[in-house]
Amino acid sequence: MLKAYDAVAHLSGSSLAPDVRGTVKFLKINDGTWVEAEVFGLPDFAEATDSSAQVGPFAFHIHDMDTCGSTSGDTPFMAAGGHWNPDGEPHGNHAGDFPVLFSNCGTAKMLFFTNRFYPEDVVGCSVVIHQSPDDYKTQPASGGKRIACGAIQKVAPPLT
Ligand SMILES: [Cu+2]
Ligand SMILES: [Zn+2]
Repeated sequence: MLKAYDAVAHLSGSSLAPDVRGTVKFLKINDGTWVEAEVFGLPDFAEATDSSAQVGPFAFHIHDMDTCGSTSGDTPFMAAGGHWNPDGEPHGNHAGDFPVLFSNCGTAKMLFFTNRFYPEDVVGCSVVIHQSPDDYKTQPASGGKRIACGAIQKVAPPLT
């Protein structure tokens, strides 16, 4: 668990998954960023049916805006906008395309490295978790409905 970090998003769930909560932390190192996600209350895996999409593993991205918007309705958190894409790349190679979150009885913990940005670059964006897996291929994005969101905020350096 990262004890110190430069930016953080506190996640909350939409009406599609109201129990979701968690944090995503960003720590700057020499050549990039450690990203650590700890998410709780995720829904159980469910196969797709004629009327519903597969649930889990969960697509996970940085989105453009620092606001999440409405938690309710059929398509929550649309105010977060599209994928953060400073390099003009296709989906699958957006700087904010993350590994999917795997749930273990509702809990997902993941630590990974990216050299695509530093924490200060994503302050003012948001983190979004989707209901379905990411295929890293469908344009402009994949993962389905938005089940959790949190704005990425700068963390003040500790007082000395
Ligand atoms: Cu997304
Ligand atoms: Zn993307």
